[in-house]
Amino acid sequence: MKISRTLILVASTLLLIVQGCTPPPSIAPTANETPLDSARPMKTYEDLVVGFAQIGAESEWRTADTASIKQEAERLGVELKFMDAQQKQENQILALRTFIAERVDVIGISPVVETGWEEVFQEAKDAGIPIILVDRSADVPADQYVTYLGSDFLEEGHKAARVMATLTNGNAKIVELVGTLGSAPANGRYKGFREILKSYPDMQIIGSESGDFTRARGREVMRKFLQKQASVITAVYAHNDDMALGAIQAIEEYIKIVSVDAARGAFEAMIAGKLNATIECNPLLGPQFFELALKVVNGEAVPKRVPSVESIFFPDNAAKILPTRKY
Ligand code: GYE
Repeated sequence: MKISRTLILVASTLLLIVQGCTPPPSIAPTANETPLDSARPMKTYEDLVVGFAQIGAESEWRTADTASIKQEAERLGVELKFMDAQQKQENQILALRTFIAERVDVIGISPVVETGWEEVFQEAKDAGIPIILVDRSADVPADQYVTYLGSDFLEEGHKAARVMATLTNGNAKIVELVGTLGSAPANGRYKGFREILKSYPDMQIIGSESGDFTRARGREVMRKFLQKQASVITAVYAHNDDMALGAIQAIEEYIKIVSVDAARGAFEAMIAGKLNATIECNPLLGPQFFELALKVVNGEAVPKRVPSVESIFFPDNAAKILPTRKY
């Protein structure tokens, strides 16, 4: 009994992992789930009018998602009514009501947050328009939508925590950049991460705040974390790549780096905003060395110490100076 339950768990976990990798190219209908109405004439893609209520353009992920929906509609000849809600639930609700009034065949929606959808979903149901949840789930009764297409966010949180445990040998003081509050991916990634952390007593979350899945907010929140507790932070868990990239920027801005040599690589780093200054130490000693050598051999007097002529370089004019650098 125990073994078979474990087996089922392992099997379903494997299934989730497989599903999580790449979405299948087509979805085979399963018996019992969506009964076919044989009396209805079959539609083709060219007949379909689809309303899609997108969240916005907060991340690279979202941009790719939007492109995928639009390109596929175009390729298949589906008439797509696409609305960008600019991160606002009220705009998505408005989009849904517009789609209902226009009597589209199907509504696709990525709900910005999980709650607050019952009323408008019921309106779609009453109008006989099926809803497909795309990417993010919604906290509604199961009969208010047909299906949910998307990733397993809880499992993503588990995976992130396991990877973090490996990277830190189970010892870390973590700050967390949470996604949009109340959204399915933020909820799942938040909870999943903590579930795994329970087994690692030396891994602690010492700060957790929403960066709303954007690069700008990720940078801002990371800056605050650093101002408060830079000396203790050893790891960052970001609920998406954009916030991580913002955090990386904040970390690079916070930590001042000054080095010595003024090699070309240092100028490139200053241009990229990664290095704050370089103190020149000139390696081009060949000309002076041979000049001294000749003088010494010919019995000419040379000073006991010949200093190099050097300066200090900063990011503000690094781009202008880089082409003139010989090393
Ligand atoms: O991870 C994030 C985006 O809902 C899964 O939303 C999506 C998330 C994705 O803004 O980058």
